[in-house]
Parts: sequence; structure tokens; C-alpha cells
Amino acid sequence: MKIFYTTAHHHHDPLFEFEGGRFIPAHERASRGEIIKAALTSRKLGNLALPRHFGNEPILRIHSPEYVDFMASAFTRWQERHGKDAPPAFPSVWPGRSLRPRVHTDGEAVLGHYTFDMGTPILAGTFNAARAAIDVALSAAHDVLSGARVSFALTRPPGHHAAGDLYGGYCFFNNAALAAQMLTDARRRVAVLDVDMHHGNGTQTIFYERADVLTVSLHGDPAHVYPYFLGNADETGSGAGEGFNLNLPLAPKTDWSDYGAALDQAIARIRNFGADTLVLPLGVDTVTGDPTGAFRLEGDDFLRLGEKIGALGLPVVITMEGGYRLDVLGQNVADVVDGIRQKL
Ligand code: OKP
Ligand code: ZN
Repeated sequence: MKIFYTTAHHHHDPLFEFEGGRFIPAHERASRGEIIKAALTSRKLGNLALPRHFGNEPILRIHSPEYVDFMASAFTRWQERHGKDAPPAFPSVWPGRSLRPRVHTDGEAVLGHYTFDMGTPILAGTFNAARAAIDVALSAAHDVLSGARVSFALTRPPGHHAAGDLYGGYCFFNNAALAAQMLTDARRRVAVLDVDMHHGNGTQTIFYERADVLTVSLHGDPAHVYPYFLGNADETGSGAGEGFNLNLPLAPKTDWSDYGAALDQAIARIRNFGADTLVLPLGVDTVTGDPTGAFRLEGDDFLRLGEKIGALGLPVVITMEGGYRLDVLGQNVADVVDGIRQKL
């Protein structure tokens, strides 16, 4: 298995995020990427490979040109307002319901236009890192198109909360959606199975009106957990996409017995859709004690999760999403990959 990885992810290494009325140490740090890389390579699950460079064309299949321009220039614009030594950029104002959501160029207002939370700082190097993560995801998709059974995209920053023109939840570009689109453009029938603890709101939104890509997500019930404003079971797709989004929200404290049953449902839907290729936005923040999570998976559960996915028998592109318990992050990711490879 190839593990697509680049040190460019270090350009995005935020110290703080805003939560509970104050700045707290950021959960989504560059150390995560190194921990995952070390675990996968030390267990000999694959070989590191550098991404190739894909141009902007595949990006514009998913993200709007205005949004890509915004991301490329956001920190510079922020510096124009707050000075050369400006701290990381956080929004402070949003176009709430009765306000007019017009596109702003102002360095402050533009942030509230393009993001939905205060957990996602933009730093001087954020665009470079996020842009490199796109190439990592596309390289893994290309690898599967070239015949690989499974390919690992060590994407940092993650992507599943990002929509076509919206960032948030530590995500800027939707790496999994970009991979899925590249596969679809090559005539694959793609299902996206999101096993991060948080609902993949960005991915859902991107494919919501489409029948050609099936999106399935297992996550904490948005009545109780982030991102709160999307991810309910009654969101089934719209227009041509009706019936092609499946949300399986699960209660806080869900453990393997209920999780495994929901995963079986997800897998049955993917089979019935007739997918020939799987994109797996992989988050291991489902583990007991994850600082952003609410579930109780542990130990061998991640191996079992991988085995169920591998047993689908489909080629898989794995993109890395969440997982913030650094003591078990590497092992849990490696267990999922190990389980997939054993059954595939
Ligand atoms: C990202 B991924 C606002 C942020 C609250 C956000 C969790 C994002 C998880 N203060 N926490 O799905 O792992
Ligand atoms: Zn998550």
C-alpha cells in the first residue's frame, strides 16, 4: 500500500482554537500527521510516497473559484487589517439569519462569510498545507485508478467538514470529495463512507443533489454533538440525489455493539448502490476519551471496523480526518488499515 504523505502539512500547525469562550490548545496539530506516519510505517502497512502535483482543474470540480481565491489570499488580507505580525485569523462576525449574506472583501467580514465556526484558524501557511493535502488525496485516487486495491492519503489538514465554499471543523478543502470526484470522472461508481465521529457535513452538502455518488456517514447525533446543524437521519438527499445520502446518527456513549450494527447498515446500502470503489474519510475520534468525541470504541474495535470495510471487497481510497487522542491515534489508524488489508 502507498501512503501518500508530504512534510508540507507542517505549514498548518495551529497552537490555539476557540472553544468554551476562550482559546484552548488546538486539537488538530501537525504532530498528528507524524504520529500516523510513524504508526503505519513501523507496522509495515505501506510505503511512503510523495504526492504528484495536480493542477487546479480537479479542485474546481468541487470548490468555487471565489472560494479557492479566498483561501489563497485570506491570511494576506487579514494582515492588511491586523498588521504584518497578525495572529491567526478567526472570524468575529457572521451573516446571521436576518442579515444579508453578501460576499465581502473586508479581511474581517470575509471570514464570517466563508466559515461556520471559530475552531478553524487560518495561519500564514494554511493554504500551502491544505493545497498539498489536496494533491495527497488526488494521488491516492489516482493510485486506485491505476490498479491499487487500497491507498492511504495522509491528509492534514482534514477535509470532511468543508463544502464547496465553506470551511470549518479544522477543514479547508474536502479531500475525500475531491478524490471521489476524480474517481467518478474516471467512470467509477463511488460510495463515500465517513466513519469520523463528527458528521461529514461538507461532503454531504457537496453531493446532496447527486445520484452518482452515494454518501453515508456514521456520527454522533447532531442533537448533542458538533457540527450540530447537519447530520440528521431525515437528510436523505434532494432532487436527483433523493435517497443517495444516508445519515446514521448515534447516541453519545455508543460502543461497538451499536456502532457495528450501524456499520452493517451502511455497508448494506453501499452494496445495494452497486459501488465499485470506496472513499473512506477515516476519523478515529470515535475512541473512548477523545477530547472532541462522544463515542466509546476501544482496543480491537478499530481492527473489526477495518475488517468489515475490507470485507466489502472494494478498492479503497482512505483520507485522514479526525482523531485527537494522541496516545492511541497511531495504533487506531493502523488497526483500521490492518483490518481492511486482511479482508480485502
Ligand atoms: C473535526 B473532525 C468550535 C470547534 C469545536 C470542533 C470539532 C471538529 C472535529 N470551537 N470542535 O471531524 O474530526
Ligand atoms: Zn471528527
